[in-house]
Amino acid sequence: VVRIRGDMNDVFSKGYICPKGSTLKQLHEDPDRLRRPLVKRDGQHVEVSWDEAWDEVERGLTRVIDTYGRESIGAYLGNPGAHNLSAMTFNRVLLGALGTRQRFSASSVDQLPKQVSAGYMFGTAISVPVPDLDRTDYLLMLGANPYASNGSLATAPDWPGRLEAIRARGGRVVVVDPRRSRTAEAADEWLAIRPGTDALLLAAMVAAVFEAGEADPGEHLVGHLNGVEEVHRALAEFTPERVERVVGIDAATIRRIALELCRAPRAAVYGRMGTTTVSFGTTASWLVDVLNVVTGNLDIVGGAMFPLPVAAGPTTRGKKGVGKGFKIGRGKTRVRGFPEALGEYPAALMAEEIQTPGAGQIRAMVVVGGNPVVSTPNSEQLAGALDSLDFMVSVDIYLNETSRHADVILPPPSHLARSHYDLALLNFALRSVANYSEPIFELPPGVPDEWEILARLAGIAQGLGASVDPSTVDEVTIRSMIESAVRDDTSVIAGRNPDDIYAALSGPANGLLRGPDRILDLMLRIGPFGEGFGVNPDGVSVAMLKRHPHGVDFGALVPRIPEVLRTPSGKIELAPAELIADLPRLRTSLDHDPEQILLVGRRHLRSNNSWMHNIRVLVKGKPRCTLQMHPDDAARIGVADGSPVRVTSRVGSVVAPVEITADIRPRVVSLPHGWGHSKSGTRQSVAREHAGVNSNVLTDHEAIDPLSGNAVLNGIPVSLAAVAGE
Ligand SMILES: Nc1nc2c(c(=O)[nH]1)N[C@H]1C(S)=C(S)[C@@H](COP(=O)(O)OP(=O)(O)OC[C@H]3O[C@@H](n4cnc5c(=O)[nH]c(N)nc54)[C@H](O)[C@@H]3O)O[C@H]1N2
Ligand SMILES: Nc1nc2c(c(=O)[nH]1)N[C@H]1C(S)=C(S)[C@@H](COP(=O)(O)OP(=O)(O)OC[C@H]3O[C@@H](n4cnc5c(=O)[nH]c(N)nc54)[C@H](O)[C@@H]3O)O[C@H]1N2
Ligand SMILES: [Mo]
Repeated sequence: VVRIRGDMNDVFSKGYICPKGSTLKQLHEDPDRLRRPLVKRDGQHVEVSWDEAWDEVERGLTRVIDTYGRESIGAYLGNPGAHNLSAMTFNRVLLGALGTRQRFSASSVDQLPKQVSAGYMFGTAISVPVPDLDRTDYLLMLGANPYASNGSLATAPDWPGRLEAIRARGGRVVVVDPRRSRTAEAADEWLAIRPGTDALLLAAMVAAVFEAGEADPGEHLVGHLNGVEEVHRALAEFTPERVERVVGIDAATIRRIALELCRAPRAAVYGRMGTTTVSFGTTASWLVDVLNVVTGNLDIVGGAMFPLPVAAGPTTRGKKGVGKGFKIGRGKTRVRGFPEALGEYPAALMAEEIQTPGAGQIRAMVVVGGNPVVSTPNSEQLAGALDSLDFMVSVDIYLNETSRHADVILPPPSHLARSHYDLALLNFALRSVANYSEPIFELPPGVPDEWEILARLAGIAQGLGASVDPSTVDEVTIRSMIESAVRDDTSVIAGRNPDDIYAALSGPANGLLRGPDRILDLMLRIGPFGEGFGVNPDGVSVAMLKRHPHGVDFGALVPRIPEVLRTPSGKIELAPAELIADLPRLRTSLDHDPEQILLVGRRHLRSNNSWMHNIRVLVKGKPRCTLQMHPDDAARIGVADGSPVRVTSRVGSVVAPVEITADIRPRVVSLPHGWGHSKSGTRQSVAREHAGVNSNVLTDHEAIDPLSGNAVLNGIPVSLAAVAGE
């Protein structure tokens, strides 16, 4: 690899690239990146052949399954899987093969509340409206810092440039954040909210819109809405005057912003991490879209719109305009009876499921592309729990804080040696775009692709033995996907002969596609712009995308109500029973003590959660793992810039250097997550030199949004103390 740069001809990015993208060269070459499997022998990880590793996996997994049953296997799927075609297509297969309900993922430390609220309101967990950045005149953004993160659940290259364009065309950007982030700095207005109170702020804005008589969802939603009056009644008590003390934003400002949203020609409300990773995450996520509706901005150009992904997915499949709707709680956790959401349990409760004895106790863990010891609450508790397992396997590229607990580590190949299509994030894209890239490097003989690792794990879990051929699993998988597509009478291939479809996908004329590429080809061809197996010869397929290496743009978003809906009523449910029933809890939060010191997180442009700190260019410069603190708080506890401060929460305590700044609300402190690389037994030499501290030592596994199971990572009550003599 000589150099990596953006593709100026790319239909979506136009050459914009993130600094982490251009360091894929360094990641590819990182000597610490694992090339061969590791097995733990006498407490030390040693390199072994793939055959030895697979034998070890078979022994470990089957022993636990045979002794304690399948429910004793836990699985945790991490965030990189959402950006990884192998994981997007084969994680599901692995979970099915494991046959356990003990499933966890990074979703429950992230966006789960938004998916739950979207599910209730619009019918599927993928039906998430995104702000139509390129055409809006007014953006109200809560708890997001796209100058660092490049946005999230709203996929678009160069978010900062798109925000600047709003202002350049005379529009307005308002940012709600306890910190004056880079994004807040670049905006027209910064509202320094008290952490964890966005739901109250949004409720007050909705109440203010109704009170002013300006609630008007618009002509285009007439006949498509349930619950407008119910929402009005239920939220009326949350007046701006009533919430201002605890929210920390004055009532007049709350009213003004609410009415600006109504009066701007086109406006959108958008909330992310700061609104989801809090105890009212689902409530705030719901109210973002309620506000979009009552201000007349849902499903219109320049407002909050539903993406139209190119690959077939939940919002384009099945009967248009009506569906089964969305439910949680199809199972409960073993220990505290916490309800399931989206087929998984809260990551925050993984440790107690491992440590609490009894039938169904987790005895083995399968972790795929995750670092929960750094990324999920109460890290010390989880690390102890992982140590007590009978068996653990990690599919990971590094020996890090989590995989050091694994008996076997199976490393997938370099990111440059795989094909790519962003199946997950294009579900939330601001344009209907398709882009496929072929691997840069071929895999050396005997080195499995990531999907082959996942398929082989699945085969072993099914009892097919360590030598199971991944292609057997692949064949079963594609056959069953074809079967269900031809049986679906709304599909473009309804009633077709499955063998013909199989042959069209797999034959030499289609490049002998296998694995994730073949699954992707099926999803593209039966999607809304698909080739349809002959129905629409100019439509999209993997072959077509290979002829268009810069991607294909199917255009900006278009209004999708009512066709996008999958609720049983066929309407938008503005007042879901689950959310209305939880409002008394929101009311009690009005009594919170505004003097309590609260911890929030933050992201940096050159970090990526916990795992890219081993790349030197990404960690060089001033240490970033600092505790940001307002000068008033620093004066009160008597610390100078750079001196160590002890931060203590209910579950843990860390010492970090203080960074005194007026760009944060008094009585709020901020520590980034993803650091704390000083554990023994890891192999990340650069990260170790820039260890920092792990903020999730402080986050509390008991603090969970009850409506979704999402962990509370922002607004953690803490106490602060200067560290003498350090
Ligand atoms: N460079 C970089 N980019 C990333 C990532 C990364 O680690 N590094 N991670 C990726 C991932 S996995 C995700 S999910 C996205 C997340 O992307 P974003 O949602 O943009 O997340 P953050 O950058 O953490 O910004 C969250 C902001 O919320 C603020 N905040 C904290 N508490 C509250 C609160 O109670 N209310 C309000 N209103 N604000 C609050 C914080 O101060 C912070 O500025 O970023 C993705 N992009
Ligand atoms: N306090 C606090 N905690 C947070 C957050 C926060 O804002 N504040 N943010 C949360 C969010 S939004 C997220 S998404 C989670 C992330 O939580 P996780 O997904 O658990 O953690 P990551 O740090 O993303 O770790 C990813 C792991 O995948 C490995 N990896 C990288 N690439 C690949 C690959 O291609 N294949 C495989 N198999 N492995 C790979 C890395 O080595 C690393 O071990 O963290 C959450 N934790
Ligand atoms: Mo995330």
